[in-house]
Amino acid sequence: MGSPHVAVVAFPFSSHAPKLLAVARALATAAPSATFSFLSTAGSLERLRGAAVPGNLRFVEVPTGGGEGDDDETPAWRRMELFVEVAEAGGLKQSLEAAGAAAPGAARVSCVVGDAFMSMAADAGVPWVAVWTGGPCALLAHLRGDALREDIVGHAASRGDELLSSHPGLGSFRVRDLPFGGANASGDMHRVMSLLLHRVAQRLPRAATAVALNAFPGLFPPEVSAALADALPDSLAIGPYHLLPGAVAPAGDPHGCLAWLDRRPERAVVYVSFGTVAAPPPDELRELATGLEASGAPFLWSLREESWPLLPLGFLDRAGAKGNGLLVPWAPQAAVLRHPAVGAFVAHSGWGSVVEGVSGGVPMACRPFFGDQQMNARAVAELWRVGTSFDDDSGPMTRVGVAAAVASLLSGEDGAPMRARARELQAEVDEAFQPDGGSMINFRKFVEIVCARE
Ligand code: U2F
Repeated sequence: MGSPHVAVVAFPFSSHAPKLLAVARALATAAPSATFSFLSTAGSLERLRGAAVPGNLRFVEVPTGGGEGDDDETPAWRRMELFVEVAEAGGLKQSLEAAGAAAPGAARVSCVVGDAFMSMAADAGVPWVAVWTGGPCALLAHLRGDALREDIVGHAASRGDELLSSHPGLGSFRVRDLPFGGANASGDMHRVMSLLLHRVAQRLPRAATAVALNAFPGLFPPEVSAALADALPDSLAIGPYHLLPGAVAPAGDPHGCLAWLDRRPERAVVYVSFGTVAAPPPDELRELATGLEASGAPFLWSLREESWPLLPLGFLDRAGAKGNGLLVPWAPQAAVLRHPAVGAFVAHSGWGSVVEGVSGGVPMACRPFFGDQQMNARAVAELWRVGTSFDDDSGPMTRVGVAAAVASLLSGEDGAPMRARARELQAEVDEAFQPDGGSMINFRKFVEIVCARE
């Protein structure tokens, strides 16, 4: 019997593929005698190239499903739909066969480690180990989706503030935190995502050999962990993924964020980022900018360039002149959040950002937009008390709310317990990555499962 050939299958949208690549790199580092093929579309692979990968990991291109490039006019929801349709209709199976034929020694794929969104891997004829990149509490909600929908159907609007007390593990969340309602509960993207997530919820418990979670054991209160273990007995908390040995190459810093932070006092800077998809409406963006300026705190803001023209007149010049603010289209975020100068994080509470903030010991002010973000923000504010959510009472971001949140998190008396709790959580993360820490123990189990031969 030859050595294992593991296919790591990415979902080539938003930041899913880099997260899968982090897991793939960690696996390839931990199992140097196994072969790893990383499957994604040409455009997605192109964005991931640059940093060296372990020698036993190769990139393998899969069809986009629509024949179009990633940067054409087709809307994201339609590109996603086309990609998934083809993968569901046997395309993934074909890609796995092709990856086997092209591997050294034409070694057939022995295990698929796939983004949970690629749940058609359940029918690929080889063991399927899934990787969930979002918030684990949102996954729990998806797994309990039928019971939740039955409970709240027709009442979601009137019962928004009600706690989900009768649903195991979800008692700290409100009806309006659920990932399948709210402002984004209509439209094409919602339809595509709902179908995708429905399939995930059906297939994971039935067919996945194991499910990796981007969390460390002990991150959630016992009742949440117990409910997750009950819904998914084979789940393994191996995260935060970016901290696994070998997971990420040293971050490039083309805009000089880290050098800029080096010149700032300890815990003085607020870092702002809304991830790879979310975008505040123009008015709210201007409120945020004005609030940042009013706070007087130095800020580092990662904002996609298409939004720069929406900023208030003179904002950039004033920030530059005072040397008080740096606006960049991209920042090496995980490293930024571990920098001693960063003391607060204004975030959309995408799960990757949340665990990076937790790993950096940085308290957060969350402005959730869609999907799991509302539940993630609730975890930040209620489960761990390491931050606040703009959603809570005051609605979306206002200049006054932003300035108050920044002041509170950075140095306010009311923010002191959150700063202390953030440092405690950071210590727990560090503990989980000691050789006998929870994430490392689970990761070793994960490697064993992934590399097992029948
Ligand atoms: C979707 O999330 P996003 O991609 O918008 O957000 P995150 O999960 O927070 O991941 C963003 C990643 O991009 C990195 C950052 C995170 O690893 O470090 N990044 C960066 O390096 N530099 C920048 O300037 C900006 C970002 C979805 F919207 C969420 O609701 C889900 O929770 C998430 C699940 O994967 O996917």
